[in-house]
Amino acid sequence: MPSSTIDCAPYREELLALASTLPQVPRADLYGFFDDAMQLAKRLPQELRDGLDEFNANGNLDGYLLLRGLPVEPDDELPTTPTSSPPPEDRRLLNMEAMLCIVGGRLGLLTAYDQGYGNRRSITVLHELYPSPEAHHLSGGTSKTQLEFHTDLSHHAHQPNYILLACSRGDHEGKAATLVGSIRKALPLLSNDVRDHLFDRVFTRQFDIDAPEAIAHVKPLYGNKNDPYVSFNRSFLTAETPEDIAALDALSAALEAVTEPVLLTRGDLLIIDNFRIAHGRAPFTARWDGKDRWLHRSYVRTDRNGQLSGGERAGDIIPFTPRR
Ligand SMILES: O=C(O)CCC(=O)C(=O)O
Ligand SMILES: [Fe+2]
Repeated sequence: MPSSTIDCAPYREELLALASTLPQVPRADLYGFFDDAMQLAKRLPQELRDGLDEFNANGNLDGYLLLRGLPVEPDDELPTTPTSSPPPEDRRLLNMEAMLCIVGGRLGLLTAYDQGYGNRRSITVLHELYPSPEAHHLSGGTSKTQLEFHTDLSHHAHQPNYILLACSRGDHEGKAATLVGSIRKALPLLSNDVRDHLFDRVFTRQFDIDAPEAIAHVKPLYGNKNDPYVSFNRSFLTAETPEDIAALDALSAALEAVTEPVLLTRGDLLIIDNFRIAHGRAPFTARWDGKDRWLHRSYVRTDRNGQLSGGERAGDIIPFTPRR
C-alpha cells in the first residue's frame, strides 16, 4: 500500500513559483482560475504527481492522502480568520487556496454543489471553514460539539469523489482532529450477515424543500461487494427495522474502531476519498480572536461512479439532484 502522507517541504520554492503564476484575484474569474490551475497541475513535482495519480487510480487502505509542509504564508501575513462567507470578491489569492486548486486540478474537476438544504449553505467551489457560534450541528462550522461521522453529499446523484481540506490555521489547542474511518479497514470487522444486510439496502430521505420528488436513496454499502463504497450518515439512514438498526450500529462501531484522528495544522492539505471513508471532526474551543481554525474546502468530481457524463468543466455548479 502506498504511504498516506507526503512531505512537501522539499518542494516549497517550486510550489510557490507555480502559485505565483496564477491569477492573484481568483474570484474575479473562477472558471479561468481553475483552467490555469489545471494546467499548472501538470508541472507539479514528479513525486507529488505520482502520489496523486496512484491515489486517484487505486486509493489506499487509509482512505486519505495527506500533503504536509505546503508553503502557507507566515501567520502574521494571513488575513484574520473569517467570521462570514463568502469572502470579498477581491480577496487576494492565499497560498493554501492555490495549493488546493492545483492539487484538485490534478485529481479531477473542482465543483460547486447545490446541496439541497435551501439557503443554509452557500453554493460555491471554494468553501471557507471556520467555527461559527450559530453553526447548524451537522455543519463544518461547529466547534464545541463533535461533528458526527458522515459522507459529504451522499444524498446527491453526483456525490463528489474527493473532499479537499487545506489548512491555513489549525485550532489553538491542537484538538480539532479530522476523524477518518476507512471502509477498507472496517469491512473485515463486519460479519457476513451485516455486510449482506447493508449491501445495496436502500434508505430514503425526504428533503425539506418544496418538491415532493426530492427524495434521495442512499445505500450504506454498494459497488464491489469485496471492496465496497461506503455512505454513512446516521441522520440520513433512517433505520426501519431492528435488523437495520443493528446493522447500522455494527457499521458505526466498525468505523469508529478503525478511526484515525488527522490533526490538520497550517500547510496541510488533506484529500479525503469520499467514497471510501466516513469522516467527522473532534470538538475544540474557539476563541473568536481572529486566529481560529481556518480551512479552505473544495469538492472534486472524477469519472468514478457516474459523476461525469461528458462536457463538464472545473468550476461548474451542479443543481440539487437527489440520488436514486
Ligand atoms: O472540519 C473538518 O475537519 C471537517 C469538516 C467537514 O467534514 C465538513 O464540513 O463537512
Ligand atoms: Fe464533511
